[in-house]
Parts: sequence; structure tokens; C-alpha cells
Amino acid sequence: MKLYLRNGFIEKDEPLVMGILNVTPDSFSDPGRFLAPEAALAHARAMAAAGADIIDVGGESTRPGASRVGVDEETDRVLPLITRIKEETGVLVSIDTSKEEVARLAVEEGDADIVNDISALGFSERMASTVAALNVPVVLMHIRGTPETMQKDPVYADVVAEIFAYFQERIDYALSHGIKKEKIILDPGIGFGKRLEDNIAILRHLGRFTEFDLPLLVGLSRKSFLGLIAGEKVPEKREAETLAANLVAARNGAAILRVHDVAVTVKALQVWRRLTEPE
Ligand code: 9MG
Repeated sequence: MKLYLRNGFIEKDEPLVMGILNVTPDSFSDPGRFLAPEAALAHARAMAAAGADIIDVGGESTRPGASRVGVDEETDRVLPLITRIKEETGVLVSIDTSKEEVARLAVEEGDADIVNDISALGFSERMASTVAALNVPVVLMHIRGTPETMQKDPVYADVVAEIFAYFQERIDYALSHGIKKEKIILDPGIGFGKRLEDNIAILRHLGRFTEFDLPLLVGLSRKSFLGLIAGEKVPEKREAETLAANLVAARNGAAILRVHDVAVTVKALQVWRRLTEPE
């Protein structure tokens, strides 16, 4: 799989590993753990050393009920950190934000490489034209509503078909604003306005979305549907569940896995690749 960047591309046979770095007090996993800049940087260095291809830096939690932060606070949380990560590690950085101003500053001043927008360009009016001008890859993630409303009784007749149609509409929107097709990454948004059976259907039928011929990102790390399947209430203790589901996602076409535990994922993918590559 090839991922086109502002300049050039990276290519790998197995999925790229995107390490999660939430600089927030209220994420669903590790809340507040990386709010202190030195702790965040140390974690970024550790993920880079463990083999992360991308570090996804977020300054506002997308968990239902999490507090919203303003542009200045979000920028203060992420910008100095992104700059240091870029200076100190060779790893790509994605900025996890739905705010156009934060995305622009992260790329222009922090040299971030990717915009990870859980709203698929939908929450910030100028996001699409900004991403087009920055010429960086952008993650278009499926979400039903907003983080506040998404889990209020989500019902789908056919979740895979609905996400497929959503991707088509969002790709057209992105292209119409000047974003190049090869800069688009699709993400079905595991856990974002989905019931247990929806998340299961998405992962089983992930291959449907490869029809767009665009990289697929899957973010399922430690999410609550895994707790529902295996009975573990503590997110930090859902690593085995995460790994099992990520290997299914990899088999079904995921090109990027967004994870908390980079070391475990990298090692598992090395084994998976050796056991599944053609003889
Ligand atoms: C920020 N964030 C939390 N979960 C995510 C997911 O599943 N995908 C993407 N792209 N971002 C996510």
C-alpha cells in the first residue's frame, strides 16, 4: 500500500501503525496521562522506537461527553509537541482535529504530515479548502452526528452500504474542493455512532471499502465493543482483544491501524506477514 504525502510517498506491504497520543484530560483510555509535555514527548519517543510509522496527536477528546476546547487551547496542547516530535523522531505526524485553524497551524508551523478529521471535513466550513491548499493526506472518517449525539440510539438498515454511500459523497465533496484523490484516506469510524453489531459487520465486510482503491484506516484500539465481546470493562486491559480485531482488519484490507500499544502491534504484524505472505 502506498500513502501519498506532500512530498513523495511511503509504501509498505503490511499495514502502517499509527500510535495514539492524546494530549487531553478526558480520553476514554489513559485520560490525562500525557497532558504534561515531557510525558507526551517521552511517549512519542517510545512509540517511534517501537516502530510506529505515524503518531496521531490529538488535543481534544472525541469521547461522548468529553469537554469541547477552543482553538487556542487545542493549539497550545498540540503545536509545541508536534514540533518536537518532528524534530526528534523520523516519524510522520498526523493532527487529530476537526478544526480548520488547528489543522492549518499544525501543518504550516508544526510540519504535521496528515490531517485526521473524524468529521470527514464536515464540522469546519473551511477545512476542505485548507486541506486542499496544504496538499496533505486527509482521513475522512464516518461519523453519525457529533461525538455528543452519536451514541443516541444509532440504527442502520445496512451499516456497510450506508458507510459506502457516505464515503462516495465525502470523496466527491473533497474532490470538488480541490483535494487530490490520492490524498484521501477512508475510515469507517469504529465506535462512532455504531452498535456492537454494526462494528462487527464493518470489520467482517471491511473489504467492501477497498473498492474505492484508497487506503483504509481502522481505529478500534481498546474500544468498548471489544469490552462487550470479551467482558473486559477496563480499556487499558483490552490489548489482547485489540490485537485479535486488528489482525482481522489487516486481513480484510486495513492499510493503517490506529493503536495505543505500538510495540505489540508492530511485532504481531511482523509475524502475521511472515505467515501469510505467498511462498
Ligand atoms: C481520534 N479518533 C478516535 N478514534 C478514531 C478512529 O477510529 N479513527 C480516526 N481516524 N480517528 C479516531
